[in-house]
Amino acid sequence: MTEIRELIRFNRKKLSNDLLIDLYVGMLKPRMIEEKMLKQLRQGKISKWFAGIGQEAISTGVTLALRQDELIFPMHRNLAVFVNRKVPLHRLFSQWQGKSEGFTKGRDRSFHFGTLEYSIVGMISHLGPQLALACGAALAYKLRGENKIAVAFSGEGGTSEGDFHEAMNVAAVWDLPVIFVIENNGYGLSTPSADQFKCKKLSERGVGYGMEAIAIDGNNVLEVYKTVSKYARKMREDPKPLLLECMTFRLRGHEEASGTKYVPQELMDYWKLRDPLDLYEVYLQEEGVLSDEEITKFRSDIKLEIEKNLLLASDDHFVESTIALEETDVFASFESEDQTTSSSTSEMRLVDAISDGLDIAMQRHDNLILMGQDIAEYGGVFKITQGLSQKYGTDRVRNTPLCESAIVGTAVGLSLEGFKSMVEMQFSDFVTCGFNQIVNNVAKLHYRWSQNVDVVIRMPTGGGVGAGPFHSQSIESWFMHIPGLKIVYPSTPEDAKGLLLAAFEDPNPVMYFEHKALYRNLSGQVPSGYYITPIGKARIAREGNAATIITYGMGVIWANELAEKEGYSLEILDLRSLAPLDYEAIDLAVKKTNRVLVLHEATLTGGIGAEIAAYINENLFDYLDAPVMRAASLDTPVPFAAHLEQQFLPKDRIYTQVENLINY
Ligand SMILES: Cc1ncc(C[n+]2csc(CCOP(=O)(O)OP(=O)(O)O)c2C)c(N)n1
Repeated sequence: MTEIRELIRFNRKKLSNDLLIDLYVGMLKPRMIEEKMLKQLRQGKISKWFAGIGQEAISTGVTLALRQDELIFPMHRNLAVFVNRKVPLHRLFSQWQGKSEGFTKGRDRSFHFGTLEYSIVGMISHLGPQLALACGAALAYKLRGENKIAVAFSGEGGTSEGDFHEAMNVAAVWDLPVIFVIENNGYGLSTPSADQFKCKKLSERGVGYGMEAIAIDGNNVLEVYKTVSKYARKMREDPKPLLLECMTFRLRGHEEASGTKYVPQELMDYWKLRDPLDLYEVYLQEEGVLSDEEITKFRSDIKLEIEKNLLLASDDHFVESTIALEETDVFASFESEDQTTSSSTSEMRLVDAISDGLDIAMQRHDNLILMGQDIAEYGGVFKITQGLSQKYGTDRVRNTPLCESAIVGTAVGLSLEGFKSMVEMQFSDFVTCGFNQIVNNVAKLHYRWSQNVDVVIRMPTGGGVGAGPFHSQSIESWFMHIPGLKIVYPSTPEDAKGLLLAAFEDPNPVMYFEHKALYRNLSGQVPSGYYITPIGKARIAREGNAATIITYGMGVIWANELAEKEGYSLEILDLRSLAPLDYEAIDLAVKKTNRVLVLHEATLTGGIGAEIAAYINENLFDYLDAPVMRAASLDTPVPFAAHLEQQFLPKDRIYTQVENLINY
């Protein structure tokens, strides 16, 4: 047995026999489930399997060291997290077979789901983005003074993603109680660690982030359990993150079909000897904690439990759905109340209307957190949040490090814990750095496992201010292509405030575009106090009979100017919301004037104009007296020099286009 002692150094210290057994069963059960799943895979009953065999000590040790209500963010090899949180096995089996008792109504696979009932939030395929969600959950714990921690898992391959660095940094800067567990299993798919990172140990990176970091033997369940217990106790009292690298090995292929040919045999042989379950079993026998009979009994009980639950899953039916249900489930249901506006109004610039809306939302929702670069004392680069941090404190109005992805992820984590949040992008152009989180996490969460994302993303947008290709873009159509996002784009101060307040009422994610060239150049009467402008409802900005301009944002200003100057009887439909689109209003507009120009500041190709033109063509062709026309910016990046930008924008071209449309 000396050989075994050399391989893994178990030391129970004062741990009770019951706990030692729990840790044993905590590893044995997922191991036996996986062995069964490998058979099911061969029988074609499940589609894919990412084995965690040989890594169970990490998930088991971590999960049993936490409290049941502390959120865990597992990855694809962490079945033991689910098993030790006592997620019913038949529901897991149904999930893997895409059946109705699973967690995703057949909409997502394997471990790609969360269940707040068991305080688990599963991964998305992109791996890294999940880490920042743990920051959000931990921030929620900290803001509520809850003495809890969150745990997020990553493979060593995932640590090369930018999202890993962003999440570490946010957790360190904000002193968030998160344990980042790296399961260093030697290979990311076929890529060995030597091709993945240059440092000797990933835990060395902790110094750079300014956080405590250690590396432990991930095959030693007692070491994992004791380490996590010790740090969790400390972190609950004194919130700070920990980077915990657990050294382990992947004993099977990345997923079953891909094999392990690229792994040197001696390495595989060595780690097979270090099997965390086999060696622990021997240790418990040596310690007199576990007898042969008990082992046999545990195994036969678990076998029975698996068989019983498999039967339940096989009796379960495949998900029945309809197109309508699938479409409805993209969003959490929400009826916005059409509130009467206050009778008193005052003249406000666009910028002031947005600030006023934020202030009112902060009073109305004491669970609303504002986050963004320089938004606290400095008031944001456009001064929209000026004064709010003094009024509501820096816990609720938070300056963030420069990391859009992690902050959007943090917002999702806050939402999981019942907070509302707003993320201010300094310029809409920078939303590209948070794109992955928005389109893959934010937009898809509700459809995947019925969890709403209560986040508003505000973006100063648009050109005309000589700011060049990276501070001027109109990017709203990118998001229109992503089911699961609501998009609003006001063109008046009144709507700016009303749509913002509506966005905060709505439990779904709302992308809020605000044209920065209008901030201080556009004023109008704004009702005082709280009111909402319902999302998804267009407005007629000007009545006319000769033709309709369907537009939004700056387009409304240009169209009005044109109508004033040229004296045409133009109807102007201000969409206000781009998702959902107000098709009813579009129908009415087309039927009224029979001639339509769709106008937007964004570039032409693949734009919103194309979408609306296609809709009209398909549904309202008989009402048209002229082809639907589009006016948009040139298909080039936004140029810097004023005369080039003027040429880029559609503003000057619409005069001829409208003339052609009316005379067609
Ligand atoms: C952003 C992204 N790029 C590539 C992949 C494909 N992929 C899935 S898992 C994986 C390897 C992950 O390695 P690691 O993080 O070490 O975890 P392990 O699978 O070893 O547990 C790769 C490349 C992906 N899922 N997401």
